[in-house]
Amino acid sequence: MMMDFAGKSLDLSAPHVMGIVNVTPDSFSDGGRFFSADKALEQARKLVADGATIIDIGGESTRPGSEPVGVEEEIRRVVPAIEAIHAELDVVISIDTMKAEVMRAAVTAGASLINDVNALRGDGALQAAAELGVPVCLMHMQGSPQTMQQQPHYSDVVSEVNEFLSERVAACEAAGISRSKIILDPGFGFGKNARHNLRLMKHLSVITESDLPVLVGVSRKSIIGAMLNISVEERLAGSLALASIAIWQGAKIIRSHDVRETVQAVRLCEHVMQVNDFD
Ligand code: PT1
Repeated sequence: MMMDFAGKSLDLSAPHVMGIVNVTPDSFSDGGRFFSADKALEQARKLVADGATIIDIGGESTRPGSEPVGVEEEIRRVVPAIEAIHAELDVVISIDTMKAEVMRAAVTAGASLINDVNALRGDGALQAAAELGVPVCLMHMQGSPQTMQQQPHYSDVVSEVNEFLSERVAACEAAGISRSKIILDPGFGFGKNARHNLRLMKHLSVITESDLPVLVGVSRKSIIGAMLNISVEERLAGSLALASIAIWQGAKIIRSHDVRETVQAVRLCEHVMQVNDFD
């Protein structure tokens, strides 16, 4: 199952690892070390050498309680980084944004995937994505990054996330975005308590059973910290365990800070899933 990213094609019948490059001063686990375009390029080089086939660039943190960033500031952060990476590396560049204007500036600079944690519900976002013609990742979030962890509530988190994503796919199709350009993401940590996240992970196959590719982002998140009582720097093993459970249930893209290790975990999962039972 190939997906076309502005001329670059990825085979999403096999799993991929998306490496994270944050160009924010307040990113929760990198501490904003990759703020300049140079630093972003340096980080992207490493992630690609480690096996990332997609680089996700974000200029506005969406972690719980983070503050919003103005559109000009967000463009000022991401565009130079995208241009630098696009000029040097043969990799799909993803823009992690909720804003239509940032989507336009980023795709013009060389991004070919729109990763919107708000699932294109923002002003003009659906239309911008349709006009830009690149694939989109639609993520489920209850509330906004500022408030989402205050009182998350579901009667059935798995079916509610699944229904939300189906509704956003329908909105995309109505706006002229074809299903062949849509990736789904249940949004781990976005308006979900520990039990919500665990239930979603246990039943991820409900989401992967829609025929669209599923992206999962659990890298270093507080779901791991809450279960194991460990700080952000200690969460690699937990991240790999959750990534493996996701791949086993059919997830096709793992968003990660630790690409080298995540590629190893994903490859092992593939070997187990593909072994011939009879020779
Ligand atoms: C994600 C994701 C993302 N996560 C996609 N994009 C973040 N498609 C940014 C915590 O609980 O999962 N999918 N872009 C980072 N957001 C968070 C959320 C970081 C929760 C940390 C937590 O610690």
